[in-house]
Amino acid sequence: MSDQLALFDKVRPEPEGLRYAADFVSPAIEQELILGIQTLPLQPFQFGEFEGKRRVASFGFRYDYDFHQLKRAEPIPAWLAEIVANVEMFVGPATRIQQVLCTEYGVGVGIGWHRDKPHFDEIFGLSLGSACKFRFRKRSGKTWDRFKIDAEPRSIYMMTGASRQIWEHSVPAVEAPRYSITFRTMTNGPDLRTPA
Ligand SMILES: O=C(O)CCC(=O)C(=O)O
Repeated sequence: MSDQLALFDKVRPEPEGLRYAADFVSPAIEQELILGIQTLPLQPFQFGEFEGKRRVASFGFRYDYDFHQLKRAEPIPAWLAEIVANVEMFVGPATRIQQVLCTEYGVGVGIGWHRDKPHFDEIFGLSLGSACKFRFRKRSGKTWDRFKIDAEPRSIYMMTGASRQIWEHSVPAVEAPRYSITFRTMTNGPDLRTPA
Protein backbone atom coordinates (compact mmCIF):
# COMPACT_ATOMS: atom_id res chain seq x y z
CA MET A 1 0.00 0.00 0.00
CA SER A 2 1.38 3.41 -0.90
CA ASP A 3 1.97 6.10 1.74
CA GLN A 4 -0.69 8.17 -0.01
CA LEU A 5 -3.22 5.36 0.26
CA ALA A 6 -2.75 5.35 4.02
CA LEU A 7 -4.23 8.86 3.99
CA PHE A 8 -7.65 7.43 3.21
CA ASP A 9 -9.67 7.21 6.42
CA LYS A 10 -10.33 3.58 7.17
CA VAL A 11 -14.07 2.87 7.28
CA ARG A 12 -15.04 0.36 9.99
CA PRO A 13 -16.59 -2.17 9.95
CA GLU A 14 -16.20 -1.81 6.26
CA PRO A 15 -16.48 -3.97 3.19
CA GLU A 16 -12.85 -5.00 2.67
CA GLY A 17 -11.09 -2.70 0.19
CA LEU A 18 -13.36 0.31 0.78
CA ARG A 19 -11.74 3.62 1.66
CA TYR A 20 -13.14 7.12 1.97
CA ALA A 21 -11.40 10.50 2.18
CA ALA A 22 -13.14 13.82 2.85
CA ASP A 23 -12.11 17.12 1.21
CA PHE A 24 -10.23 15.58 -1.69
CA VAL A 25 -10.76 18.77 -3.74
CA SER A 26 -11.23 22.40 -2.73
CA PRO A 27 -14.59 24.20 -3.14
CA ALA A 28 -13.05 26.16 -6.08
CA ILE A 29 -11.99 23.00 -7.92
CA GLU A 30 -15.37 21.46 -7.14
CA GLN A 31 -17.09 24.37 -8.91
CA GLU A 32 -14.73 24.10 -11.91
CA LEU A 33 -15.42 20.37 -12.23
CA ILE A 34 -19.19 20.84 -11.93
CA LEU A 35 -19.07 23.50 -14.66
CA GLY A 36 -17.00 21.15 -16.81
CA ILE A 37 -19.56 18.39 -16.39
CA GLN A 38 -22.46 20.74 -17.09
CA THR A 39 -20.90 21.72 -20.41
CA LEU A 40 -20.54 18.09 -21.57
CA PRO A 41 -23.08 16.60 -24.00
CA LEU A 42 -24.52 14.44 -21.20
CA GLN A 43 -26.88 11.67 -22.29
CA PRO A 44 -29.37 9.62 -20.26
CA PHE A 45 -27.68 6.40 -19.17
CA GLN A 46 -28.64 3.66 -21.65
CA PHE A 47 -28.78 0.00 -20.74
CA GLY A 48 -30.26 -1.92 -23.65
CA GLU A 49 -33.84 -0.77 -24.20
CA PHE A 50 -33.91 0.98 -20.83
CA GLU A 51 -32.94 4.51 -20.06
CA GLY A 52 -31.75 5.68 -16.65
CA LYS A 53 -32.60 9.12 -15.29
CA ARG A 54 -29.02 10.01 -14.52
CA ARG A 55 -27.12 11.68 -17.35
CA VAL A 56 -23.60 10.56 -18.19
CA ALA A 57 -20.56 11.04 -20.41
CA SER A 58 -17.85 8.34 -20.68
CA PHE A 59 -14.25 8.83 -21.65
CA GLY A 60 -11.54 6.31 -22.53
CA PHE A 61 -13.97 3.41 -22.68
CA ARG A 62 -17.68 2.88 -22.37
CA TYR A 63 -19.66 -0.28 -21.80
CA ASP A 64 -22.18 -0.89 -24.59
CA TYR A 65 -25.24 -2.65 -23.14
CA ASP A 66 -26.64 -3.43 -26.63
CA PHE A 67 -23.54 -5.38 -27.66
CA HIS A 68 -22.47 -6.40 -24.13
CA GLN A 69 -19.04 -5.14 -24.99
CA LEU A 70 -16.55 -2.57 -23.94
CA LYS A 71 -16.05 0.05 -26.64
CA ARG A 72 -13.61 2.88 -26.99
CA ALA A 73 -14.97 6.29 -26.14
CA GLU A 74 -13.68 9.84 -26.63
CA PRO A 75 -10.27 10.34 -25.00
CA ILE A 76 -10.21 11.77 -21.49
CA PRO A 77 -10.44 15.55 -22.07
CA ALA A 78 -7.62 17.90 -21.04
CA TRP A 79 -9.70 19.61 -18.34
CA LEU A 80 -9.92 16.29 -16.48
CA ALA A 81 -6.18 15.52 -16.76
CA GLU A 82 -5.19 17.18 -13.48
CA ILE A 83 -7.87 15.52 -11.37
CA VAL A 84 -7.06 12.14 -12.97
CA ALA A 85 -3.36 12.66 -12.13
CA ASN A 86 -4.25 13.69 -8.56
CA VAL A 87 -6.36 10.58 -8.03
CA GLU A 88 -3.57 8.39 -9.45
CA MET A 89 -0.99 10.04 -7.20
CA PHE A 90 -3.25 9.78 -4.17
CA VAL A 91 -3.88 6.08 -4.66
CA GLY A 92 -0.37 5.09 -5.74
CA PRO A 93 2.04 5.75 -8.60
CA ALA A 94 1.28 2.42 -10.35
CA THR A 95 -2.39 3.37 -10.77
CA ARG A 96 -3.43 3.91 -14.40
CA ILE A 97 -6.90 5.36 -14.73
CA GLN A 98 -8.19 4.64 -18.22
CA GLN A 99 -11.88 5.22 -17.93
CA VAL A 100 -13.70 8.27 -16.59
CA LEU A 101 -17.45 8.57 -16.20
CA CYS A 102 -19.06 11.93 -15.46
CA THR A 103 -22.57 11.66 -14.01
CA GLU A 104 -25.28 14.17 -13.20
CA TYR A 105 -28.03 13.20 -10.75
CA GLY A 106 -31.01 15.54 -10.73
CA VAL A 107 -33.16 15.77 -7.61
CA GLY A 108 -34.89 12.42 -7.04
CA VAL A 109 -32.41 10.48 -9.18
CA GLY A 110 -30.14 7.72 -7.91
CA ILE A 111 -28.50 4.54 -9.14
CA GLY A 112 -29.71 1.01 -8.45
CA TRP A 113 -27.85 -1.93 -6.96
CA HIS A 114 -25.01 -3.13 -9.14
CA ARG A 115 -21.37 -4.12 -9.37
CA ASP A 116 -19.27 -2.44 -12.03
CA LYS A 117 -18.45 -4.45 -15.15
CA PRO A 118 -15.54 -6.90 -14.77
CA HIS A 119 -13.58 -5.11 -17.52
CA PHE A 120 -12.91 -2.44 -14.91
CA ASP A 121 -10.69 -3.08 -11.92
CA GLU A 122 -10.31 -0.43 -9.22
CA ILE A 123 -13.00 2.23 -8.85
CA PHE A 124 -12.59 5.71 -7.39
CA GLY A 125 -15.52 8.12 -7.07
CA LEU A 126 -15.45 11.86 -6.50
CA SER A 127 -18.70 13.37 -5.17
CA LEU A 128 -19.56 16.93 -6.16
CA GLY A 129 -22.39 19.34 -5.45
CA SER A 130 -24.26 17.53 -2.70
CA ALA A 131 -23.96 14.60 -0.31
CA CYS A 132 -25.39 11.16 -0.90
CA LYS A 133 -25.80 7.91 0.96
CA PHE A 134 -23.47 5.46 -0.72
CA ARG A 135 -24.88 2.03 0.16
CA PHE A 136 -23.36 -1.45 0.05
CA ARG A 137 -24.99 -4.86 0.35
CA LYS A 138 -23.77 -8.44 0.20
CA ARG A 139 -25.77 -11.69 0.42
CA SER A 140 -25.54 -13.41 3.78
CA GLY A 141 -27.71 -16.53 3.68
CA LYS A 142 -31.28 -15.37 3.22
CA THR A 143 -30.56 -11.77 4.22
CA TRP A 144 -28.09 -9.07 3.31
CA ASP A 145 -25.10 -7.59 5.09
CA ARG A 146 -25.43 -3.86 4.64
CA PHE A 147 -23.12 -0.90 4.98
CA LYS A 148 -23.29 2.78 4.10
CA ILE A 149 -21.03 5.79 3.86
CA ASP A 150 -22.21 9.40 3.79
CA ALA A 151 -20.35 10.63 0.73
CA GLU A 152 -19.90 14.34 1.30
CA PRO A 153 -19.36 16.77 -1.58
CA ARG A 154 -15.63 17.00 -2.47
CA SER A 155 -14.95 13.56 -0.96
CA ILE A 156 -13.55 10.52 -2.73
CA TYR A 157 -14.22 6.84 -2.16
CA MET A 158 -12.15 3.93 -3.35
CA MET A 159 -13.49 0.46 -4.06
CA THR A 160 -11.06 -2.41 -4.48
CA GLY A 161 -11.07 -6.03 -3.28
CA ALA A 162 -14.33 -7.35 -1.84
CA SER A 163 -16.00 -3.93 -1.75
CA ARG A 164 -15.70 -3.82 -5.52
CA GLN A 165 -15.85 -7.53 -6.49
CA ILE A 166 -18.37 -8.97 -4.02
CA TRP A 167 -20.45 -6.16 -2.51
CA GLU A 168 -23.01 -4.35 -4.65
CA HIS A 169 -23.41 -0.60 -4.33
CA SER A 170 -26.18 1.91 -4.98
CA VAL A 171 -27.11 5.54 -4.37
CA PRO A 172 -30.71 6.31 -3.33
CA ALA A 173 -32.51 9.26 -4.89
CA VAL A 174 -30.58 12.44 -4.07
CA GLU A 175 -32.23 15.45 -2.44
CA ALA A 176 -30.14 18.08 -4.24
CA PRO A 177 -28.33 17.97 -7.59
CA ARG A 178 -25.26 15.76 -7.33
CA TYR A 179 -22.42 15.19 -9.76
CA SER A 180 -19.88 12.44 -9.62
CA ILE A 181 -16.72 11.58 -11.47
CA THR A 182 -15.93 7.88 -11.48
CA PHE A 183 -12.34 6.90 -12.28
CA ARG A 184 -11.62 3.30 -13.25
CA THR A 185 -8.53 1.25 -13.96
CA MET A 186 -8.81 -1.61 -16.43
CA THR A 187 -8.64 -5.31 -15.57
CA ASN A 188 -6.74 -6.31 -18.72
CA GLY A 189 -7.27 -3.55 -21.20
CA PRO A 190 -4.74 -1.91 -23.48
CA ASP A 191 -3.03 1.11 -22.02
CA LEU A 192 -4.48 3.83 -24.23
CA ARG A 193 -2.28 6.48 -22.71
CA THR A 194 0.98 4.81 -23.78
CA PRO A 195 1.80 5.60 -27.42
CA ALA A 196 2.04 2.41 -29.53
O1 LIG B 1 -22.25 8.41 -8.49
C1 LIG B 1 -21.51 7.61 -7.94
O2 LIG B 1 -20.67 7.95 -7.10
C2 LIG B 1 -21.64 6.13 -8.28
C3 LIG B 1 -21.62 5.82 -9.75
C4 LIG B 1 -21.70 4.34 -10.03
O3 LIG B 1 -21.82 3.52 -9.15
C5 LIG B 1 -21.68 3.89 -11.42
O4 LIG B 1 -21.82 4.70 -12.35
O5 LIG B 1 -21.51 2.67 -11.64
